Amino acid sequence: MAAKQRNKRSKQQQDKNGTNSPSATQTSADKDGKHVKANPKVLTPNLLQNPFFLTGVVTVVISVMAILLYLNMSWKPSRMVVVTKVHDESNPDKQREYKRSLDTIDRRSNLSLEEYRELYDGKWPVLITDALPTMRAMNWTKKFFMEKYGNEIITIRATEDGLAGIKDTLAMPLGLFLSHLHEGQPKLWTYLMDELFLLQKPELQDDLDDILYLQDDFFQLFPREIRPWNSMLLWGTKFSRSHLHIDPYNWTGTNAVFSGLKKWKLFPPGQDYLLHVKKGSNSGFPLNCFKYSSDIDAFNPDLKRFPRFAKAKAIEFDQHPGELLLIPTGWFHQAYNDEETMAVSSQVMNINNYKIVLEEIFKAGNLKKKSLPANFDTLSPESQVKTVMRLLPKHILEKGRELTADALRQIDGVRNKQPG
Ligand SMILES: O=C(O)CCC(=O)C(=O)O
Repeated sequence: MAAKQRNKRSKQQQDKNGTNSPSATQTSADKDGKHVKANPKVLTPNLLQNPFFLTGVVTVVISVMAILLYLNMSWKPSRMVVVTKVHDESNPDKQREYKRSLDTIDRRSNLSLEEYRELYDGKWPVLITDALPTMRAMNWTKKFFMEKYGNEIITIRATEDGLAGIKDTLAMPLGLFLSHLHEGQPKLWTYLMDELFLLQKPELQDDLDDILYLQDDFFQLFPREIRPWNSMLLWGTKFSRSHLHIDPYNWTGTNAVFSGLKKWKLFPPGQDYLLHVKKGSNSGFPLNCFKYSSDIDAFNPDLKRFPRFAKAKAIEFDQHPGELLLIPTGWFHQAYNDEETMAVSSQVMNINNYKIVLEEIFKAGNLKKKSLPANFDTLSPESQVKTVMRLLPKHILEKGRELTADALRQIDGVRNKQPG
């Protein structure tokens, strides 16, 4: 009886202590002559007191927290990924797909013409890093232009109230403009944007070599009087910027930076609604064409006035001296000069965008599509362009010629008014 009591007390003591070591269970089993089953109610408190168990739990918790912290730190808001399809040259029935991210621009060197045409031309922007560094234009300096062309008249845009403050184009001697080039302020800046200056200076055009990716330019098939002016000289003070726009005729744009630092925002097609694109304005370039532009300053957007812009997606990047940017047809773009920056922009019409450019020419009323021959679509791209040019009415050609002549006359007018 006393032994039974002792056993009972001992069992109560075990339960109270929650001891669950194999040896304690073994003792009880030996006494009763049968196996003692582990009681789950007893198991939990016992486990918590096991230092190995506790260390394990703490390790797992810390690991999970570390993983969550890492994931949280490396998580970025989802960026737009765009899939572009390109024809597979080796198999015409197939298309290859490329996933592109808006996180950054591709910087490429040693890019073959074939690869450029397949991956970028008319589809996706690219910065070419090895096309400009050997050009003589890389040596163009403020001093050189001051000394050689200081008295030449150039056209600029000037503002004392940011982009919204730009009213008209002004004409002035290049030397005067350059002597104030260092004076840019956030809202008060000037920007030389001259489409005719280089056109009249063959010796400067010689400093701009031909570029592989801009060969086969169908604009060369346009009669001279209506060929878009090529090689616009761009020279801006710090803070100066362009408008947010698509280029005339929706061509492929090029921008070669020779000094300074240009920042860009490039918007993939399909976002007109988010960009509050203005409707219905036209310009002559020198053929009549629609203008696609927005009043948003993408570098300082007024979201109260342009709320949808908050959702627009763009590639943002810097362009350094010696880098050439190729902007595909259909991409709204805006540039911002973060220092005094000199660049030359140009354009190209080729196999990958000629249909779009021709469509713009029809759209602006230069030629009615019904004037085209029935076999038009079966002609080669070059023959299609030549056919459109041949069919343009005489008065359209005359208007184009007048526009260029008029611009040159205005410059001469300013030149003649200059003292001395
Ligand atoms: O460099 C710039 O300011 C922008 C030029 C541009 O967008 C253009 O020439 O179409």
